[in-house]
Amino acid sequence: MSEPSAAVPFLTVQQHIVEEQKRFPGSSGEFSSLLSGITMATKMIQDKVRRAGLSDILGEHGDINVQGERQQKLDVYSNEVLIHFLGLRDSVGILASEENENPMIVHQGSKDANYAIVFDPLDGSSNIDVNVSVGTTFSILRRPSGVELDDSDAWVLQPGNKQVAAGYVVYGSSTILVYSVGNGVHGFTLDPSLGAYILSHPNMRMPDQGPYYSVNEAYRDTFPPRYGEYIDRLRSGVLGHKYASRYIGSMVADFHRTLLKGGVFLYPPTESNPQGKLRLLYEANPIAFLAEQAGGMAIDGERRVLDIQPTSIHQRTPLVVGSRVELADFERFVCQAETKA
Ligand code: AHM
Ligand code: MG
Repeated sequence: MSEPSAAVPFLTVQQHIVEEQKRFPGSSGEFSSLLSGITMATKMIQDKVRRAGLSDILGEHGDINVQGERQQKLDVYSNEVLIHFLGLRDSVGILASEENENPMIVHQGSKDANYAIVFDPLDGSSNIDVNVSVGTTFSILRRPSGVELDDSDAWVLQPGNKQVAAGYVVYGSSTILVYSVGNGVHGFTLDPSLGAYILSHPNMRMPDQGPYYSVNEAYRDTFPPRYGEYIDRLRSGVLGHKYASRYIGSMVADFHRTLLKGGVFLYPPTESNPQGKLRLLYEANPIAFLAEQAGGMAIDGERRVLDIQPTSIHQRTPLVVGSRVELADFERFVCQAETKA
């Protein structure tokens, strides 16, 4: 009998997580089970996204979600699919979603239910109907010791530095899943013919400096003034070159570009969203975790995003995330100036 070839032509995300788990003594394979829930659900979501114009899935669902926003049909579908597949995993105790007011307790009474998964099922909803990239973000937290299963707030209201894994999927020109278990950041492109996420971007590192800043400049007059002055610095060339701008309006896609090319993405406080628009637990935290794992930084305008102690599930935060050079300049120019003022 011939030996199997030693040359492995590709690595699926499932094989990758199994390898990662070997580095954690006592790991029981819970992560690969969790991740398979995410890969299965996001494959179904991407399938719907790709056919959106052909089926009756575009447009509003008719309901208003907990954020006061009109739900799109694809928001609702994505949420249901994630709840279904993650809810099947024995290791999942709590699920919390942007689309649900309260966390959901799953596997009531199971001693194996040790993880909470917090997610935004479909980020960038305003882009759905116009064929522009949208995404899914997720954050995985361990049940704090001594906490009962039904004390869902205690599971979920943990600072981002307690995340054991985080990631996102971008439904863009291709579908890519990017995740980290705290050992670097790895990207897997969905091969549509195989129906499998294949490692395409191992050990992703954010460039120390990039060519772009990314912000909704239409709100600039309502940002705290130092944010506008910081944008002027980027445009002026004082950081070595004059920046160009890119803004998609889907945080996941804007961050994915920032991860690959470098630069800075900002969602500052505005008149209509004085605390910022993005949600801490399932938008800013997973992005901040990945940014730091890739050598970048994420702050809320004053402090490290991952050190914010959350007080409510859907709380918002300003977000400034990106390369070291741009973030160091932001800290010097905006944060320290605010402290002195
Ligand atoms: P959503 O979760 O309802 O889609 O809202 C979040 C999105 C982010 O993806 C994006 O960065 C931001 O809203 C864009 O907001 P704006 O249109 O104000 O620039
Ligand atoms: Mg969102």
